[in-house]
Amino acid sequence: MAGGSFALPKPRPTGPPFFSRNQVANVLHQVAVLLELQGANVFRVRSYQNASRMLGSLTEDLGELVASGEIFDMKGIGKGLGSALSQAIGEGKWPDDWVDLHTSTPPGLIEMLGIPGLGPKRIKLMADELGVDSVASLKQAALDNTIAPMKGFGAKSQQRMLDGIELLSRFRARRRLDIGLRYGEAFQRKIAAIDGVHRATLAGSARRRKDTIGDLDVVVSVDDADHETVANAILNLSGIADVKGAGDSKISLILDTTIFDESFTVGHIDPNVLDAIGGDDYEQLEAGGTIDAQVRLVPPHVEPFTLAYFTGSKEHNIAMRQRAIDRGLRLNEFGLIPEAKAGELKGMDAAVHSLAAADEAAIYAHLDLAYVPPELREDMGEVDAAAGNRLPNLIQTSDIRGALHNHTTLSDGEASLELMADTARKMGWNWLGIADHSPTLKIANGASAEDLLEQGRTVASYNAAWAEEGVDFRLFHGVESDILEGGQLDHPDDVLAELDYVVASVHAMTKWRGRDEVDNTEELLKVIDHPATTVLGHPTGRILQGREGYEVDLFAVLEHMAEHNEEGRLKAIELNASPYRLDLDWRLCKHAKGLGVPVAINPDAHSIRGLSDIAYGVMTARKGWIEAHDTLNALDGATLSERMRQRG
Ligand code: DGT
Ligand code: CA
Ligand code: CA
Ligand code: ZN
Repeated sequence: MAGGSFALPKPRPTGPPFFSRNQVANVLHQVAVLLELQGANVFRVRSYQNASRMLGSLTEDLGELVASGEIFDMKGIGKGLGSALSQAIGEGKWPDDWVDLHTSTPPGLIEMLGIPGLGPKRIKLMADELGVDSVASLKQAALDNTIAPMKGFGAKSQQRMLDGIELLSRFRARRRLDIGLRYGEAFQRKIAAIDGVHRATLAGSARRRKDTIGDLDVVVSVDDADHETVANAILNLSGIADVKGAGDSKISLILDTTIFDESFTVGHIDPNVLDAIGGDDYEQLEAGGTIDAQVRLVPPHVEPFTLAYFTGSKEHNIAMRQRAIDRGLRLNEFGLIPEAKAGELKGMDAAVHSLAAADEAAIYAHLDLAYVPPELREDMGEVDAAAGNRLPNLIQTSDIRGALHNHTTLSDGEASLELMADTARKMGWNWLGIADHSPTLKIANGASAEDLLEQGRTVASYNAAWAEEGVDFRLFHGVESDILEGGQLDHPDDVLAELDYVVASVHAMTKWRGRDEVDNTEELLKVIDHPATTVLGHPTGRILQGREGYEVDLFAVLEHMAEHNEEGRLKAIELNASPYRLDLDWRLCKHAKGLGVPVAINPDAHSIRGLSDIAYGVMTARKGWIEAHDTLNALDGATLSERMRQRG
């Protein structure tokens, strides 16, 4: 069921308290919504909503309030709710009428609740008047134009529902890396903490750091003797909305946001980006979201093989299996088995004869390969490189000494210049670049030339003060210049010449998306030729799960940039590290590297928290074969300053 997040959570095995404050607040909210869907009395609905809100902001320990009976004295909690909560928290049993409410509501109506902007009241109305009982039948009704004529609805709201359905299906198909990792790491930690678990590892596309994740895969190493108790404990973890299947060694689940111990929020999102991923509805979409997860339980001596197999990718596995075959070996999730010994045997029976491997590196070694980092396992040449000891020495977060594209309150950032610099220093960085928006971008509060130059004087004074104090940290002063008509930059050339660097970015997405590849590419080549341009910002403008980028021939762009670099003029390509963008795509990073075009991993931070998005940029850079020396980020301030003077 798509609205899996509406299942009642199972009690944790080690209660009381059997449920967390968050779980109880969520369930109360669900009950209110279900009551409303069934057309219950508005006062009853409101009492559950109020209780949910109250518990959501509670600072006292809910378990203690129940144990002491104080729960009955809380504002908004009457006798009925008080005993219901006591039973749930104290005994691990949800009240019968809440359970009934969940089982008696048609799943199709719950599914419709996932559509952004659509609430229970209007779902009930449409169900009553049009017989709409699922997302599919709602979509049909909207396409048949039967919703618009209903009182209080109209053509606009009908269109919004269609948009919402589109958004929901896109959102359901895959999840962004940051969200997938948030679920995956929370789930992995909970499993690792279970008694008897030797190791729990996130595998699949999450471990390979793909920009979007289909489902989570977790490999758990456990002795046979503990297998059953561990499997049961996993099924009883909080955060499980539904169990799709629980076989001998494989468990398939749906996780929802109750897996997070703190309440789920998405934090600050650049309005530009927010607009592309569902606007104000986005937080609701995420908060009501789910993700599928598959868990495999295997004994410790098999675990490295299972982990390697389920880390994938499928294409990498196939290349590995072929290499094994060439050596008379059979490679699968159970082992690396000499064909001569395996014979007719299958699965675990054949695996008895497997070569031993204490870890994944041993498997690679058996096949005469260097260990391949998970990010590279995409069959993009990594097996050959591992055979010839030519694997890249991938960049690490600890290599990062600074980043160029960040915003302050001068444009649309949330933090001051001082605070951004302070945070970068605390992160151990050696320098920080500030590139606020240019005047044409009014929605991002683009700064005037006068204000920009004033900011430059402030930067210079800080740098002078740090130099005097012997602090090894500096600010670079740049701008994120909007790319204008005809491949022009925003700000006059004499203003641009005052700056340390220029990040040139496209923001007029509608126009650029409406044009063909040839025209777009031509304009970008012109911008790159501008002597002031140092970095090409978010090269395609894509928003993951939101909108496609504009059409552009990035191979031509990169080749053009390569020519400049060969002639000694610095032209770098941005890898925008915001998990909403990850633009340059990892596949093209390898190409940039091959051409010798420096990569600038840029958090595009609009707040101090935004600076930590650098982590997603590093993940993506690693996936794209990038080494420290391929980036501007790993340079020290003095060297970078030198490089940036090589413009033109
Ligand atoms: P996703 O979930 O779509 O983001 O991508 P993955 O890579 O996590 O794919 P998933 O979850 O279907 O399977 C996890 C890994 O299991 C996959 O990366 C490789 C392995 N695997 C799955 N099916 C096959 C298969 O048919 N052949 C081989 N060789 N490996 C497979
Ligand atoms: Ca997966
Ligand atoms: Ca899977
Ligand atoms: Zn920016």
